[in-house]
Amino acid sequence: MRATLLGAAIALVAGVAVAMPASAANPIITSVYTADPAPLVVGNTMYVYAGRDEAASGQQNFLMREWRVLSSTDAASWTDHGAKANIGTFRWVGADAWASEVEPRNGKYYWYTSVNGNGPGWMDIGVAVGDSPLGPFADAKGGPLISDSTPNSSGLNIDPTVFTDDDGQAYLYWGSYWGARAAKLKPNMIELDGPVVTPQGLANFWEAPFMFKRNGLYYMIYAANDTNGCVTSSSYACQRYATATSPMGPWTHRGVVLGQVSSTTNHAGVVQFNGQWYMVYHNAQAPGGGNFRRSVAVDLLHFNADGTMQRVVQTVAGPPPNPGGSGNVALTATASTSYVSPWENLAAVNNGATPTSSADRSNLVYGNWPEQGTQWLEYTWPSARSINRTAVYWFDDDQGIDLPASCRLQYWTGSAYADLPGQFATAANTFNTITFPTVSTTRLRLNITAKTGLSTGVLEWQAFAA
Ligand code: FUB
Repeated sequence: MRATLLGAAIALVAGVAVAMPASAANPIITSVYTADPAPLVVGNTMYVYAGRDEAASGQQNFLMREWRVLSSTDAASWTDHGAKANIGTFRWVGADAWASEVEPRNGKYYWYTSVNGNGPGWMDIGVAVGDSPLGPFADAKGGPLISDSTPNSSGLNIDPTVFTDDDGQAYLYWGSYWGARAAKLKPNMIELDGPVVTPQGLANFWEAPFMFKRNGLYYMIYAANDTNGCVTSSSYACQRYATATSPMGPWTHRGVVLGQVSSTTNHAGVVQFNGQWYMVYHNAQAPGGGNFRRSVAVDLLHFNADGTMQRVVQTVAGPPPNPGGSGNVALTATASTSYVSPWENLAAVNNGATPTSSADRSNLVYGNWPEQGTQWLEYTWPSARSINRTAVYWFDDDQGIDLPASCRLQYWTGSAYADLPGQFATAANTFNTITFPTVSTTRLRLNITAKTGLSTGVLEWQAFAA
């Protein structure tokens, strides 16, 4: 088994490392090699948990002994907190600190890890626990959660992903060598709650599952290595994804969300942070990098209106800074409207996008065609926000939706809507900003009046805390 995985990686080690400028934003850290990233948002911080590749230059296998934590408050600049767990965290473990993921519950943080547990077989899944996203972490169980002795376990028990649903039920997925597995976890997060099952529908699954939920739909991204639209050689891997209406599946395969990367292995995670979706993955792009000297990168992930994911564009620049909650309170508002076209999406208005033009359809779009006259868009917050500035990027599809004739801004006084001074500009291809004396309100409303015979649309509507 081991020879198969390593052989695949070895076959293409030569020549794939491409040195990138040290100032590049991707990879997000170049002082050490990092791999198998798993993102987690806590408060205003995105954490990335990653293994460390310690293989010497030219070494043809993994040397991995610790897991590090990186963090960011804008998804663009990163802090390396160093190793927060290592193979010594688990007394029963001898080597191979492979892919891991952290899941919070009841104020604790459970770190699920792939490890060589010195028992029968090769890899196991362990779990450590800490009181904060940065630990300190200690073994939560004193032995493997999953091993080769676990009935119906995977051919290679690595790459855990844990997802907790809205009802509090947690699910563990894992596996490699085309053997995806799933089980429920008990509320203590360190014991299985029922049998290990083989999930259905994860087409071409190879390894590295990562599960999340968006708009009531469950998503599983995972590494595949087929040459049928995934990779040019099965030594490499892409990220395919599937969706399901139930956390245990069955899953429906949806396509490729991340193409081949420059390392043979491909391991990724998805997270929403300050209203924007991100994919965190690894490649071999750091100076001196390679298949066993990998590095973590972050790029934007965009959803289509029907919930499918667009293929991630791998960039050197990385995503633009997104300080989110430090300014744009729209990201935490609930949006409502007098009308949205069924094929467009109200979520577009506060998903944190930065449009490139008024015709930009690369992110979600709000439009109210064929409605005419005055339509409203509103933000609601559960408690009052102090706001003194707002900005709108208008949508113009050069068909039924055009820039508006005018737009009036109102806020909720607690008993009625009141006008805020000034009229919005209606310029294309830019944020139209309006400032006003600070109001403390739970609702902000745009009354958008269309040009005769036309409808209106919005790509992004921001509101800033005073
Ligand atoms: O980093 C070691 C292994 O390589 C991971 O567990 C797999 O997902 C692959 O990335």
